Order: sequence, then structure tokens, then C-alpha cells
Amino acid sequence: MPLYSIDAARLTGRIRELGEIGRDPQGQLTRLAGSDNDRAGRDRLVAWIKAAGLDVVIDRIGNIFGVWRDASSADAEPIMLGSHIDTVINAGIYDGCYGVLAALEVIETLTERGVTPARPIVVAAFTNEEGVRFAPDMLGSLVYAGGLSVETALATVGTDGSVLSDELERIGYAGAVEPGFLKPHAYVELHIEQGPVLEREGMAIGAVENLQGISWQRVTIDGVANHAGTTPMAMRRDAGLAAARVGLFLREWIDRSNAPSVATIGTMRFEPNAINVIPSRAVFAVDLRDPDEDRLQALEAALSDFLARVGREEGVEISVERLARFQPVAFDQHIVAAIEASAKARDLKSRRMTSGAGHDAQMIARIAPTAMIFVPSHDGISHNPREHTEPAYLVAGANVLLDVVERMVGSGWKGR
Ligand code: HGY
Ligand code: MN
Ligand code: MN
Repeated sequence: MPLYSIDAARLTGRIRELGEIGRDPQGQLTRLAGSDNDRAGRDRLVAWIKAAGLDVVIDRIGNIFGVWRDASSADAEPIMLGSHIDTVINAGIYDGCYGVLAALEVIETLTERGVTPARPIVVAAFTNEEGVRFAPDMLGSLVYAGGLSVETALATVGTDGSVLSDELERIGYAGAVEPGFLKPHAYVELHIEQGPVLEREGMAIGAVENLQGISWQRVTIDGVANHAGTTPMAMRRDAGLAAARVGLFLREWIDRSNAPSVATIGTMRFEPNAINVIPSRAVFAVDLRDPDEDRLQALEAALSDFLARVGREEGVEISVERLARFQPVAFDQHIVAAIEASAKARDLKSRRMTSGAGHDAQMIARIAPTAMIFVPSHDGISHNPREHTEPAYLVAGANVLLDVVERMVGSGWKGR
């Protein structure tokens, strides 16, 4: 099979252009789901999708689809490609956006070459993959895959008290089409690795064969506010201290377990949040992950037991709210093999690997054969403005996606 290439300048130029949308006066990039900045990014993407001659479809949870129907069998199940364009706070420009823009690039490259695919090809940009404003993360693809009703998802209240349905209405992306309206024949997501493995091993391509389980919980600890100077340590019911013990416990438990589990406390809020007042309340989120479901459950159980112990020892009340819980996912071996075959044909070093990050592929794998392609992240940095992937790797990953799609829409596809 001849080795075609996508249009490198068009892809890297669009990644940079989209990366400029949603910056604040300090230059920080933030496009939280349902925000004005999210609308601006969505509008830019939709303009590119329309200019490529695709049908634009917005579903009820705001997922954006560009459908290329010029297939020899237009009503066959489509090959779906995509990711997300919402970001975390003070984000980099590649997370999610690279996969959506590379998917559009692959379709445009195929149309420019006059290819008539055996089945339609669709580019998808799923709503609220990051889950920073509305929990859980991967919300749009979870609804699309039937894992959560669209009504429940639309009623989600954000960290700022907003309601997702109001925000989607407000930004003009409350679509009319039912999520799940197209059943993918297969789904392939191209994404930056967001970790250190590929760069450390000198690999250009990651053929992702599984993705770890994710557990998000919000913990609220209620103690008693008191004077920081006059209250003896033994008489305190200090919500702040109890919260600090939780972080230390998780680190020490995982260190002892020798497992690849990870634990993160990424948000923490104290009340009354005054320098000389013992906190009466601490509210924080706990993100736990592990590729093995049994180990993840053991970590959750250990946390639950420790919270009970800290409540007794510190004289505080502790309540927990479940925000997200996704089991580990295994991807489709035919697609993983096609990714490796393309990398080999292009002389790109590749390795099979697990995804540490959550992705929309984790949800779409519930309804279609799915796999992911990774490219290296410089210094393994992501969810950080220093996020960077060399253009050569960006192009290589998009060309591997192009090859995999051509195999899937050609006659020789061994998959489903
Ligand atoms: O949390 C994650 O892993 C993803 O970035 N939403
Ligand atoms: Mn992502
Ligand atoms: Mn992310």
C-alpha cells in the first residue's frame, strides 16, 4: 500500500490556531465545557468541518460530528474518529484537540485523493471530556455510548453552580439529535500520550491496548472552627489536618503496595479559609486510578476505612460523594495490530501500552471495536501549558491514523 501523508502544514497550523482560542489576558488557555471559550473553539471547529464539505450534526449533549457520507455504501456503520476540544485550566494545546483535528485532516486527505470509502467516516468532538467543570469526565462520550441518560447528564450541576443544559443552550450547542444516532463500526482515537514512556524509550507511536480504571470522589470533612492560637492541639477538631492526613495516607499506601496505582488530590477548599482559624470544613476531590479493577477496588476500600479512622481520631464528620467510576477497558486487538503494521511500514518505532489518562475511547469501546494511537509528550508533561509534541511526531501519528482508516474502509479489513 503506497504511503500517503496528510497535509502537515494544515494540521499543525490548525492545532496552533485552535490553541489560541480561549486565552486570558495572562495568556493562559482554558476552554471549560459549556463556557464562552468552549463556544469559540467549537465554532472554529465547525467552520473547518463545514469547509471540508462534511455534514455537521450536534446531538443533545452537545457532541459535534462531521459526517462524510460519500461512501460506496452510505448507510453502512461508519468508522468514527475523534476526541475532545474542551480543556483543563491553564492547558496545553494538544490534549484532545490533536485527535479531533487529525481526524478531520485524515478525511480531508482522503477526499483530496479522490478516495471513495467503503463506509462513511465521521469525525467526533465529544462534550466535557475533561470533567473539570461538570463531573464525570468523558461525559459526552459516556452519554453517546449509553452509559448515562442524556436527561441526567443535562441536569449536571457544575463546580460554579451552572447547569449543563443551560450552558449548552446558552452557547448554541444544545443539539436535537439523540446521542448514539450513529453506531460506529469502529472507533480510533489519536491522542498525545500525556506521560513519559514513549519519549523515554525513543518510540514514535504507542499502540494503546488498554486504559486504566478511574475513581473520582468528593470528600467533605466537618470539624469545628476555633482560635489558631488559644486551642491546644489535643482539643482541636481540625478539618484541615484530617484532609492532610488523607493525602499522606494515599501516598504511603500506594508506596507499600508496589502497584502502578496513582492517587491525586487536585482540588481542596477550606472554610472559613482564614489564616488564624482552625478549618471547620475541608472539601476535596480524590482521583484514584489503576489498570487492574481488583486493585482499584482495594485502594477505594482502604481509603474508605482510613476516612472512618480519621473521623474517629480527629473528632470530625466525613461524607463522600461519588463523582465518577469507570472500569479498566481492553481495546480491539485487530485495530491495535493495524496500528503496529502501519508504524512498521512507515519505519516508526512503536510499542503496545496502557493509557494512564481517561479518554473518550474508554466510553466508545462499550459500543464498538476501539483502540488508540499515542504520540510522545515532551518530558511527559500534560494538563500544563508546557505540554508539547514535536511536529514530526504529530504528523507521524496522523499518518498512522490515515493508514488504519484506509485499511478499515478498504476491502482487506479483518476486523468486524
Ligand atoms: O482525567 C483524565 O484522565 C482525562 O484527561 N479527562
Ligand atoms: Mn484528552
Ligand atoms: Mn485531558
